[in-house]
Amino acid sequence: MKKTLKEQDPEVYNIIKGEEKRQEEGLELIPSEIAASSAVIEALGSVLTNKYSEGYAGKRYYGGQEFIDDVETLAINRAKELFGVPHVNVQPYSGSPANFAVYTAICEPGDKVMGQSLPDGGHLTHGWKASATSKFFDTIQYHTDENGYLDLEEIEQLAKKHKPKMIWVGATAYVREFPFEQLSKIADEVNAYLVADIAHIAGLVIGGVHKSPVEYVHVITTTTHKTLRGPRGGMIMVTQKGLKKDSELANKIDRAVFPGLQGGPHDHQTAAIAVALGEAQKPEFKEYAKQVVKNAKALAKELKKRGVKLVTDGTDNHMLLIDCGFGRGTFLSDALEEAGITLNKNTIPRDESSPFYPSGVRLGTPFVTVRGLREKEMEKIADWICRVFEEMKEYKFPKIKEYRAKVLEKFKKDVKQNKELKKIREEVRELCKEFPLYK
Ligand code: DSN
Repeated sequence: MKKTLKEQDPEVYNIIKGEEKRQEEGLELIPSEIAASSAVIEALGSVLTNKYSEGYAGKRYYGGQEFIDDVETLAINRAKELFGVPHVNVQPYSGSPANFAVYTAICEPGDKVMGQSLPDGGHLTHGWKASATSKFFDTIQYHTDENGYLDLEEIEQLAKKHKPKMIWVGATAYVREFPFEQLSKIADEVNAYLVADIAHIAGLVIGGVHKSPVEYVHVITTTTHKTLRGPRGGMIMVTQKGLKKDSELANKIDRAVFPGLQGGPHDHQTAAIAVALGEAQKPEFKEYAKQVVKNAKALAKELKKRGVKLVTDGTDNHMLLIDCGFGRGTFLSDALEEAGITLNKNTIPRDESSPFYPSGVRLGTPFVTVRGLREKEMEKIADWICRVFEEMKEYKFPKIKEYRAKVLEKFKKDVKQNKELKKIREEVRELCKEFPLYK
């Protein structure tokens, strides 16, 4: 019965090994990615995946829950202590289901909800037109100003005009601190629930390098796999302010997750979340969070020195957005990937191109910080990015749709043959050897 993966299914084994090598030999700069610890991965690969446990600790629909209750309670207690909140649900499968659960706990179908527009950095689930959230709720999108900062004036005007039931604060591509306090004043004035989605910054909040929303919002959602350094997963937290607004809010959230939207929780995931939260309780976690931001600021400084244009001209957190010019995000992300540097193409505020051919790239420092890279290495990364940009400077993204296919085809061919990109690839590989992922 006991066969290793390699013995039983070499096909899958080799795919996993391939990905391991890719992560080991390249620089992962996608700001929502990180290398989870070996302990987190061990918990994820445990027999807890065998169990069904619909319900909550002490109130399950299946037997055999003594250990599952323990692990879920442990995760909840660790999260409560770390964030300073009275109620936590650790069962959401990920961030999007967590966000949808909050909608269904607080709103009726058709209620008005406000959130940050996707091209301005907001998340799909904050009401973007392609998301189911906009199908079931009447969603209004707010924006950033011409400098890339949240436009508080517009948010206030929209809130007063539409009187939404709920307002989201949080984003997937926003490089500045969120003004939780100002937004809470706006939400309170129109009697709206304020919900913070801190998926990107949860680890920074725990580490004390980003303001905490706890005092200002009613509910907080987060994924557990970004700066928090856990497995893929989600959490919903209710604050004292939330319970004051509605003493039933915690129960409503729990019921929205189960039985409202989900069946059995993923217990192996819960155990891995508990492990990640245990890691976040250690003093080293604060050091890591500080270094993530230091590295991002250093990378921003080095890129700017070399003439790269950054949205808002810098960063407060773990993330940077580069303005590459109309529709050029794809060229740069593909070329960088060829050179062993992975980031993602992304819209920038007021992007005139489309989300599929956006004008920017988004990059961040959590993954490389965990590997041990510091300010000195950020200088090298900035250099490589600029050398790749230099190679790509001839490529312009056509405004006229009919011309695009030809340009993209030529670009794809050239990128594969480019000698400078191959050279950078080797240099990146050499640096990565100095910073092994799992020592
Ligand atoms: N789109 C994810 C991210 O990369 O930030 C969040 O869902």
